[in-house]
Amino acid sequence: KTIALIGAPIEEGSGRRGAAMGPAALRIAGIDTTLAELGHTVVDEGDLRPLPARDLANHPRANNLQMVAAFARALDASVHEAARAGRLPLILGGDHALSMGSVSGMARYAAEIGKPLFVLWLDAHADFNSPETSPSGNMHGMPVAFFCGEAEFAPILPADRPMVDPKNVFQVGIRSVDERERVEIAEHGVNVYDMRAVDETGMARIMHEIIDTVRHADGLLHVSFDVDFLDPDIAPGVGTTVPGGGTFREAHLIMEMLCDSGLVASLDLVELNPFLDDRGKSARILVELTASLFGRRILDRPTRSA
Ligand code: DIR
Ligand code: MN
Ligand code: MN
Ligand code: MN
Repeated sequence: KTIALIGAPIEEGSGRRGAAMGPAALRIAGIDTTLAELGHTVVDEGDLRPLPARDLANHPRANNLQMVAAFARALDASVHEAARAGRLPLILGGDHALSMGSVSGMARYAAEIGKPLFVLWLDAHADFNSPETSPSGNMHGMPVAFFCGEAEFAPILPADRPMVDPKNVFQVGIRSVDERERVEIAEHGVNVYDMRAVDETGMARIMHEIIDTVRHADGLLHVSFDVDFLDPDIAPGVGTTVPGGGTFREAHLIMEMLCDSGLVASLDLVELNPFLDDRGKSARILVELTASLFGRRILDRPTRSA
């Protein structure tokens, strides 16, 4: 594969500083050489440096809207362009608000080639707030609502952009949902595998279900990996840790099964906050897991069927 690394040093979508150092930490942890050693061609496009979107009015319940919108626009364009050129976009975040742009860019590409876009959202949070429902006003809690066509509170991207069907969104690892967000995800039919579902059903079966759905629809799969999906014990480098997270083994299994599926069209690595990390531990784990997604394996074996 040819993989395009796209740095998105945004931290304005989260409530604190530090995530802007995420792309640098992922590069220092060796994301490029690790992928190259697996036989891929890696094109590092560097970091996006957009100017704030001054055409938009500030919004009292959408913090730093102008900067979030600027990154969303820049990523929508660069992700779409990379995908069209046959490069797999790998976005180095940056907080999760960046997925407004990366998923929108992939949704445009998918619409052009006539395939449905599916999103696998690995996160402690559902990120389905809007300015009206968000308790914090932080836009990293809003990207799923945004690319599903909810949260249309400002002209961040053209109104005729393709949306993602909420029924094509699969969320895994969820364990922190706000009161009004809970109602929204249920009403819109988002597929949520919360931590209880992971414990009761097991990760292998859940991933089989998701992969089968995407395969039968002949869809493209965008994977969005929030560091706080993982347990804080193994990945402390994130601003919104939630106890009871995914284990290394669960994350590793997800990545190997996704690799086997051959369905992954694009990937976000988000919310890494090197300022809070423990000597690069979280950055290194993200690189390890990315390696598994792109072909590193313990032994060669076929994926067992469900
Ligand atoms: C909370 C925290 N649900 C909010 N969200 C996120 O502010 O909307 N933390 N995404 O990572
Ligand atoms: Mn998130
Ligand atoms: Mn999160
Ligand atoms: Mn709604």
